[in-house]
Amino acid sequence: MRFSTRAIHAGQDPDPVTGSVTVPVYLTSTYQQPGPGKEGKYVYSRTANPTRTALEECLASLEAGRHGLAFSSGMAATTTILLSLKQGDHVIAGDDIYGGTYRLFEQVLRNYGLQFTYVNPENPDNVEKAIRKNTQLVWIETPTNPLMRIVDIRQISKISKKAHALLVVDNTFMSPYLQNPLEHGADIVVHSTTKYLGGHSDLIGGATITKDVDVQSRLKYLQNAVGAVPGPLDCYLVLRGIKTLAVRMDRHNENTRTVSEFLAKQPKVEKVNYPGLPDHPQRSIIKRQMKGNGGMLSFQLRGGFNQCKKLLERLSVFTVAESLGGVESLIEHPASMTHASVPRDRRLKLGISDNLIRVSVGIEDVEDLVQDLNRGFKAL
Ligand code: P1T
Repeated sequence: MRFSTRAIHAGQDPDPVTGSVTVPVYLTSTYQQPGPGKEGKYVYSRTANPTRTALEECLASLEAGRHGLAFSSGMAATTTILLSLKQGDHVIAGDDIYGGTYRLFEQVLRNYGLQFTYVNPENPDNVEKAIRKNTQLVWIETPTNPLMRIVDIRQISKISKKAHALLVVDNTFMSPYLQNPLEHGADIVVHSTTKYLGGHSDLIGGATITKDVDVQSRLKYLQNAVGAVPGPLDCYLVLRGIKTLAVRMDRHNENTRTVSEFLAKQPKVEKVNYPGLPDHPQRSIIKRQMKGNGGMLSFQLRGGFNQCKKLLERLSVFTVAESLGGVESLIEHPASMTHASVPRDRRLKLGISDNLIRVSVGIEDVEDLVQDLNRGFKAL
């Protein structure tokens, strides 16, 4: 079955008891057992819940994996993966990953004896050079948040495999509709389902997907041990969002192209970061691993923070907010919002400058989006 069909049906057969066409929300914490010492299919909802199972099966199918796990947030999924390491293990991570992921690695997990090296993975040699004997994990996002850099999943996977390290790809920005990292050699895909998968900015959730049964068993064990699980209602909402993922992503793709073209023409815009730029230097990688350019872009505005503030405060269709991937257009200033937890020196070195603005282009009428931006730019 093809993507859109799987999005609607994978893991979501009509309920065998009632015939309910949509997956029921199983609001239960525990399940009756056949007898002491005899376990039924479900025992306790921290371990498993039928609404969550439906979501996990659907996610596995959409990412071309075999096993999915749904989590209470993207960060809970990330934390659980990292908990599979032990003291002294080494992780190589992309240098402009989501600020919250960087904070978790640096401010929390370093205290537990994990080692982290950050490199620009746009050049795979940087990853190869950073490999150590104790490297267990390579962690990348592509496109990166917020600079929209493209990382060659296949090349990084070859390097990771040679080093016997697992490659984790955070696929939040693309969604499974536009990119399937497992097909390019990744070992684990992680998502913040808060974003495109949920799609309506009404929940917080996360997911991991893998083809490897041993990786799945380890993550499942850890998830149950630490309790990083979503409630059934949130699982239902993600499932409902996923049903329209394909049509939403098509519209995100179209709208974002139009917005990027508008921004590229503005004299006050220094640079646009968007995978769909006609002269993008990594076009061949984009063509190989992505099925569209997605709904995210960032740009640098001439004049620094005050100009950014002025523009953002003048907009009325775009909402100034963190997060991304919902039906509504969001705009934000990474230096003071999503990436404020990255120390200033490091931020500037990476290119997350004070005049960088990130946009999550929604699926409103694109004419209204362009008009809103136009009004904002005129006021600068
Ligand atoms: O917020 P949560 O569901 O825990 O997901 C964390 C996360 C993980 N990975 C990526 C690539 C992300 O962008 C995020 C969350 N990001 C934002 C809130 C943001 O505005 O960028």
